[in-house]
Amino acid sequence: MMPLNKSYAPIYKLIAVTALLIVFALTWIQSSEEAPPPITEHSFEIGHAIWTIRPYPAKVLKNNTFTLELTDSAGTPLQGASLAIKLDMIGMVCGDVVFKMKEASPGHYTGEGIPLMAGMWKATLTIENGDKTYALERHLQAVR
Ligand SMILES: [Cu+2]
Repeated sequence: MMPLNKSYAPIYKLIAVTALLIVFALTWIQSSEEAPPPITEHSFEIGHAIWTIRPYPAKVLKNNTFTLELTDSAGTPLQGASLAIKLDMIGMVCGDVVFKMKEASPGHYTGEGIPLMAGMWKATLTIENGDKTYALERHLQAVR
């Protein structure tokens, strides 16, 4: 039994290495296909949002500018809302990043976010308008 196993060992190793390479290649293809765009558009209960991240992909441990252009259902800038963004890394517990946005001009909100690690992050935006709160989500890629 032992000599037979030993003689086949190189083939098993080759199969194992090939399988690993295929898994890596598929993961790489999938992650590059899924890379979310720098600008995303969202409709929500009371309006529309255009969400931009610059630079993109976002830079790890650097300030990245998040911009939200909010309009109501009539297309008028949605003013005076209170916005915050939470970043959390997908599939990891390396820590959430929460920051507030400022209204730079009517309906135009900006804030600075710092991803902690390279990879895919989920960003959750909360919009407080009057006594109602809305949440929007997007993914973003962060690189070194
Ligand atoms: Cu992480």
